[in-house]
Amino acid sequence: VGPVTDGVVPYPAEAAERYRAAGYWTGQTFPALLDAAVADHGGRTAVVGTGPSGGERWTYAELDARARGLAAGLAEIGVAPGDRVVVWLPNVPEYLEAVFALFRLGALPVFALPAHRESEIRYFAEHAEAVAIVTVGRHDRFDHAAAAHAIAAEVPSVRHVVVADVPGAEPVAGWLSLSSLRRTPPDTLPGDDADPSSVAFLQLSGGTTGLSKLIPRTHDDYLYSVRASAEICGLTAETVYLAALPASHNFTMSSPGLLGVVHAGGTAVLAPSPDADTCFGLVESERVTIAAVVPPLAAAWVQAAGRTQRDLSSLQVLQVGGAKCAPELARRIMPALGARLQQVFGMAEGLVNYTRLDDPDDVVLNTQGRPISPDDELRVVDPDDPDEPEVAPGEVGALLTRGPYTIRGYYRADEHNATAFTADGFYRTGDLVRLTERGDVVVSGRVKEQINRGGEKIAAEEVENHLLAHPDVVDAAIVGVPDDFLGERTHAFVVAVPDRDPPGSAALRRFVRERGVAAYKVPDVVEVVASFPATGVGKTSRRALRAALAAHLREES
Ligand code: J2J
Repeated sequence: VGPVTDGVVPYPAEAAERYRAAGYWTGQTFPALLDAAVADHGGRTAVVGTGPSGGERWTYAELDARARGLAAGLAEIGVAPGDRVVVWLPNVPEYLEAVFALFRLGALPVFALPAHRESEIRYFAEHAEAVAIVTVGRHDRFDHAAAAHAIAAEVPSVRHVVVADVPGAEPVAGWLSLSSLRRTPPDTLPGDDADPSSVAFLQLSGGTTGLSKLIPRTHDDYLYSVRASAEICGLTAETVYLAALPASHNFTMSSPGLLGVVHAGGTAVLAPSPDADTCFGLVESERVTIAAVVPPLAAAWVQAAGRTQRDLSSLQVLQVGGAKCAPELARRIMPALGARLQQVFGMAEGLVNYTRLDDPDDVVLNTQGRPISPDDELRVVDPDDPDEPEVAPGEVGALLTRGPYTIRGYYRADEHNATAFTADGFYRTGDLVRLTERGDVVVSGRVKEQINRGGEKIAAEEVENHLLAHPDVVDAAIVGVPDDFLGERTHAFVVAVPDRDPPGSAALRRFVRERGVAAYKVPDVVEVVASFPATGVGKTSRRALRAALAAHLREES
């Protein structure tokens, strides 16, 4: 085992050279990122966690000692450089311990969301041939450890389930607990001399066709985006960042997120829940300076701010991203929360845009900002023309991008890569955008077959496949419906087997849930119809069908 190269599309040598020469790729690795934080800020608080038993607070030196100790224990049970390990953890300090332990080992975290369930975790484990799953016990009324053990029994590569014994989770006989793996670390660990151009971890895509794709990110490319983001967002050692969204989300991790905080030597506060009560309490008690949320959460926080007794005066910046922040919501954020709004339009594949903290209000309220890097290349093209000519300046088109931290291909996905990327290496984001005269991006829609449910991405095809597994279902199509709170919710149309009692909507929703999928993917509404409109044949007909059904819904409402 060694660096993961199989199934990875490397940056062309010429581009890599250019990105190094420009000073973007510095050769820094994840272990080196933590080394620097320990050297410069060892005694400062790195991470604050909360749980039923109270607060947990680790300095950078403590975080590093734990990560090294765990790395040694993981090595002892056979986790080796290049191995993949699914990290399926909620927002607990052990999240950072586990992730940095894997980096110290040269093993690759595969970042699952706590909301994921058996079907997603099994697929990640299989596709990445993971050797272990790191998770918790009972959390959010779901026994993660039991599910992980069931997956380990089915997926041959998975040899271990490591359970973080966080407060509230009761150890069960047979668990390999994370704390039992903490060892006295050796002076050096295999990840300490990792190749900075190698893949450091696998992030998840929102997915468009079937299941989420895995995204291979290198030390060089990702840490460039992290350092540059930290600078754009003004992070310092005084920063107190509130992780309200799941730690594994690319936004929370890197824009500038938890890793930006480590780079700056600030403090990361891990919120156990994103609700306003919990988060406002943490803002007050920890003097939080910056937080990152999706638009529906921003709306909920704005509402709650009107009646809170909490002191929110420390909050300087509220980052909103993951889905479009409506200008009406944007306008209410600054007055309600007393914090500067920063819009963030990013993607786990790479490209991240920010409104800058000193941008005029008009730009902050009405655009999704501009790219991190002068070498982010953005092309706005006609999505209906196979030659993809650029549209006239200021016109709406499909966004293609290439740059120093945008991947050139998904992991082990040759067939999908052939359509997801252009021949010259641009990623087809699937987003419809226009560029303002200043070069700010305004997101106006999408061409991809994905629903954005309040920042949570749902591939229509994945959910359709779950519905199609029902014995009484012959066809299924999922569409997004405008929703005041979520931006979009999901509406499933189902054609049932004829001459039988059709399954009810509640039964079909339960059926999807019981197949073990994240709750946000369970259709909000299921409607059984006699037949689908005819829209032609072939793959494009799915797109046409979903469009026709969405249009039908709009007419009805
Ligand atoms: C409209 N659509 C947006 C925005 C993302 C920072 C912030 C977000 C993500 C993320 C991220 C949007 N307005 N402000 O990784 O580092 C939609 C687009 C985009 C897709 C990517 C980060 N911000 N989107 O959301 O990989 O459709 O990353 O292509 O989850 O979310 O989703 P994801």
